[in-house]
Amino acid sequence: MGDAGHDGPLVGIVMGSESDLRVMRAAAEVFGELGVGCELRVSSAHRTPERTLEYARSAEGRGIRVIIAGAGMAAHLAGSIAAWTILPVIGVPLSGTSALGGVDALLSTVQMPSGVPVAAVAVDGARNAAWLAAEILALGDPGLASRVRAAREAAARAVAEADGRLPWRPTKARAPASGTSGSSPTSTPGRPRSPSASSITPDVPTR
Ligand code: AIR
Repeated sequence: MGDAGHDGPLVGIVMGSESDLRVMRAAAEVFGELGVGCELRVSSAHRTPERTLEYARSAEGRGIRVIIAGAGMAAHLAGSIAAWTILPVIGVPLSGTSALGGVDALLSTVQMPSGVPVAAVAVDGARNAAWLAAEILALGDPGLASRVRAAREAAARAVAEADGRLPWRPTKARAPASGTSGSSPTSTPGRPRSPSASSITPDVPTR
């Protein structure tokens, strides 16, 4: 539970079609990891405009603090919701089956007029939408703030561990074979050469 005295979901995850669930469920998974209550809903800005309006207008009164809206193609869901509420709205442009690969949804989501913002994340960026929502909620929830910080630290450790697991390490450049000038036609004088494939050897046994 985040807000004191509020047991209901703090985040509304809305999507334009059930077909969007494949991507949008990742947002709910992040909230599960962080212990943040959320609800998942389907509502279309175009097919069910009144349902969308009703959702947006009632969200704040039901205790929702941030809305994540994901849609593909002519994706007006996030913008339509933002028009009816001053809750922060995070838009997730979806690639779905669009012939334009999500660029259509990206532009529809991100190009909001001044005064009615939508915080758009990357195409199919449902997880980042959830992290951003968690960071907004963490402003008023120190427990959640520590969980978000701990997750960042764990992600940083995972990068360091992945780096340590790599079995390849660069070795010194080999001396040029006799009879050659000593510099390759593509090398730039004064710049260290990056290791070529032939100068990299596995480092498995010592790790
Ligand atoms: N959509 C639904 N109503 C308005 C829009 N823009 C989007 C959905 C989905 C795409 O259209 O968000 O990404 C295709 O929907 P469907 O239901 O045909 O799979």
